[in-house]
Amino acid sequence: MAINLKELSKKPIPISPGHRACAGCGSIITIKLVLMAAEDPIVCACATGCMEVVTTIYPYTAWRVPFMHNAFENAAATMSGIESAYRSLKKQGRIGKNIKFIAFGGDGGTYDIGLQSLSGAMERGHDMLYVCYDNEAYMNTGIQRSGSTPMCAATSTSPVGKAAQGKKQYPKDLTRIMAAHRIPYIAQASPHRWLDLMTKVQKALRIEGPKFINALSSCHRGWRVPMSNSLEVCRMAVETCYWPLFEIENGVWKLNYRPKTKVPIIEWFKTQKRFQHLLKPENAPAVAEIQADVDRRWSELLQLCGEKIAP
Ligand SMILES: Cc1ncc(C[n+]2csc(CCOP(=O)(O)OP(=O)(O)O)c2C)c(N)n1
Ligand code: SF4
Repeated sequence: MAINLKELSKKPIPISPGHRACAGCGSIITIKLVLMAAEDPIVCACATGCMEVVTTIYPYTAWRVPFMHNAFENAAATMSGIESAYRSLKKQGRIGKNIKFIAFGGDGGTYDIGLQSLSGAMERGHDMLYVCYDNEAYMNTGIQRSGSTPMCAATSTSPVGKAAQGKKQYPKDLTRIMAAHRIPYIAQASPHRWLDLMTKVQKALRIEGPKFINALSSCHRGWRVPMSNSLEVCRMAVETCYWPLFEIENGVWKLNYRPKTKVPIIEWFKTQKRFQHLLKPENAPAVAEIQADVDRRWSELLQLCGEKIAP
């Protein structure tokens, strides 16, 4: 069924009001959109992180779907077990209905500490969707750098000072790591393009086997942006081609959005205080280096998607 706003407005919101996420949290918007897109009954798991902490403060829960919390590192392993039990019960005739399985993790729980359990679940072929809400740091425990934190971003463990100008390394390309698993469906998305994100979730849930969606999800605390800018800052990440929107279906790469004019990366930096130091003239070489990296990766992606390379 095509996604339509009128129909969506009649659907109950699967994360109840009263959850404790900050106003303007990009991650909770991502999670809501993912859950709203599901057509069949779903069972969810979420790794320890902001989204688990804010939604499940004992004895309350904001989840209106069956939900399992697990340790920081094993949302995918937990979901593998749940999905295996379901398959067995279905085979025995003890469950008749179709149920879909979604595991969530932050970037810390996905790019870093949960990477092994995610890789294992995908490699074993579990019929589940894993969604990384990527807010580019370990937000829940005080904004520490993660494998997804952008180069030069200031975090509590990659501060700006005499010794360094923020994080020294480029982020891992987790979406490409997942592509190397040759699973049936992989996508990159952003909550500001809600229809694109929801369509990807619907598509993924209709495909049998392991699926992965990486959704950029702003955090106004960690990115140091006004709460009201949480979606605008995601839009800018896409317009600068820092976070391209694409999908890989059975090995075929497809670009989902091509900005009319590629905005220079400095414009994305200007929107966030975590990059404020990059606006100083002495840091212009670092900005140029990051821009060159964005350009190179964008050209590579265009090639993989069979798109024209010319700007
Ligand atoms: C093995 C282990 N190490 C450290 C922690 C402490 N811890 C809990 S949540 C968290 C950060 C989560 O970061 P991320 O997955 O990016 O989610 P976010 O908080 O940004 O939503 C850490 C370090 C833990 N629970 N378990
Ligand atoms: S700290 Fe960041 S990720 Fe956590 S609830 Fe607030 S905005 Fe969301």
